[in-house]
Amino acid sequence: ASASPPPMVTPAASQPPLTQDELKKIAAYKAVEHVQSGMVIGLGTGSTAKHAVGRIAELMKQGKLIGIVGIATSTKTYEQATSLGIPLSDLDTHPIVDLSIDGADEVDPDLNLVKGRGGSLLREKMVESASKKFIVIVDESKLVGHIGGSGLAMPVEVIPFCWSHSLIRLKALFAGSGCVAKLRTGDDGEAYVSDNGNYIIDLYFERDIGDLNEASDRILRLPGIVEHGMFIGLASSVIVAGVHGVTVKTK
Ligand code: ABF
Repeated sequence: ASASPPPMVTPAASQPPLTQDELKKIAAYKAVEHVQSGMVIGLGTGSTAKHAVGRIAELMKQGKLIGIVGIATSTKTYEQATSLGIPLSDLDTHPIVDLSIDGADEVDPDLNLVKGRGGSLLREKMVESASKKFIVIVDESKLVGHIGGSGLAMPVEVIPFCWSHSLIRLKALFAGSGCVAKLRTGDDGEAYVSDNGNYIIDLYFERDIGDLNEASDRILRLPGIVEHGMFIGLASSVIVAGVHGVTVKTK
């Protein structure tokens, strides 16, 4: 009797699983497919958005995208885009942004987001809320049932003046939710300072935040608060890269 053939090994099975960074890159490249010549583009911040900025610059160099103007959401992105030759502008000159592409820390089933663990929430929210379309790019680890319920930070940007008073007032707003509030510090133990010269207070919820719009209103009503990291109803779509492929979630 002839020997049975060796078992089939599919190429996929023989390849190592994609890393989280490779998944971020896949999501970013997919989003850049929506960029067209002549657009004003909001350039996000973070390790996922960095891939999108790089890809836009690459397509510009290849002559596949022309007349692009970028609006950077942080000094870090400003530096990256400048070093790659992407012309930059701002909201004063271009108050309407055609498309923004940015990462997120958490995405809920209604496409509400937590952003700002990278510290750039204020400029991100300014640019993305001025955008006709805002595409969020994430790997699947960012998907949550309820934002703020992951035990990770929901950042709030505050002015440095009497920041500990703001911290106490923020904490008091969510006294019933087992909220812990902490001033964000750098490796040197000093207060982290945002691109705008402000501090960040990270809120940690034992349970989820509850009604997001109500929480947003309560936070923003406090004097001394500049902005928070909940992006409610701002995302047009979310591109999620996972080990089983890419999915696009739209409202
Ligand atoms: C920005 O970068 C932020 O709003 C968010 O905090 C962070 C996401 O980081 P990464 O893409 O590195 O996971 O989009």
